[in-house]
Amino acid sequence: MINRICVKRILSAVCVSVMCCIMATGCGSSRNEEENASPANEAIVVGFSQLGAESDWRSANSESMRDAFTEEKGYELIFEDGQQKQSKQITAIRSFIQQGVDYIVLAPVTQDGWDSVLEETRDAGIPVIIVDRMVQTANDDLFTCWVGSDFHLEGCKACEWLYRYARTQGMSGDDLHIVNIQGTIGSSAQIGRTAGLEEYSEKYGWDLREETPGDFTQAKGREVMAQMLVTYNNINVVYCENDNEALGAIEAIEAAGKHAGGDLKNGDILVMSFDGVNEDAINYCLNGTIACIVECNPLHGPRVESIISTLEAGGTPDKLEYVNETLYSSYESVDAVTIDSVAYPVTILTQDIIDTRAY
Ligand code: GYE
Repeated sequence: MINRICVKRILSAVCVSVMCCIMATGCGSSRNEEENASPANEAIVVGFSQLGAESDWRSANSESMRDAFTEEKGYELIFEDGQQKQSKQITAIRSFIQQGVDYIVLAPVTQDGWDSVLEETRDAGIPVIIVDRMVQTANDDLFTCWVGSDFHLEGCKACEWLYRYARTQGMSGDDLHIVNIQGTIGSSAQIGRTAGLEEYSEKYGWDLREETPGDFTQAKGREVMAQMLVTYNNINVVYCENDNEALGAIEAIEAAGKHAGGDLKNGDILVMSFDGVNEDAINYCLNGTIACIVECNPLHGPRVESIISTLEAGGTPDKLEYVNETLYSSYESVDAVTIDSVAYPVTILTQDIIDTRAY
């Protein structure tokens, strides 16, 4: 398929030949010919550097972006998969600059190291919208705006839920022996969720045994959980930084002859997760195998599209746009968690809720 950039190039080549012809023949109809050569409704070209395809959250996010930026809606989407490598994402951004796209959307794999390439996009005059994870830049003017989740708040919600749930089980702080299967190290999703757990472990005197990366994948989640179950014999909570890791952790728990669930007094291992996107994970939450999932909403396509519409209309979108999210559990004993004086209700999961969710 010939894309808009090719069309642009062909058209400019046509214009050049038309101009040459006019100059050579001296004929006077240049205006009409140039007008005929320019397309009536040019598509808006969006270059999207997606960080990879590691999880169900990511697949839902990529699909949401593809659905939002369609030809019918007047867009051409150039989608590049960074395969978890920042260097690949930087190469993609440079190629977007060379192709002269109208907007660049970046879902950054990690937070740091974007300054120079963002200086290049700024010099090229191309607006950059950061989506999902954050970038840490020397200067916030290097990007236009960001939309995504408050990962630190997500971590705090999970931990406050754990604190309250453990109390209903008659467990105190030092009864909890926790391991953390972290996400991709250096990603803002990992940084925020890990920070939440570390702060609350300190605050409530939890025994945080180990934190190990699981790269947001099921295979790595299973592998590291199996290892930790061998190393420690008293783990009763596993904090998984996404659904896929939780599925892997459950496989390892079952393979070790233990039980994932909420009955802490009878030796269950309590599994906690983030996202609520993977179907198996949400069903595990419904039957109590996963005790609590803090929602992380992947449907950013329409949000980014609305930012671009605002920019197209000459408006200024909010610099930072946080998405509202809930917590899911089928254990009814905790109905809300309070963080910094704000109460967040827990959604007690039912089949109906699962059937009517947007993802
Ligand atoms: O939680 C995880 C994914 O950045 C919010 O990345 C995202 C995280 C999400 O791989 O499943």
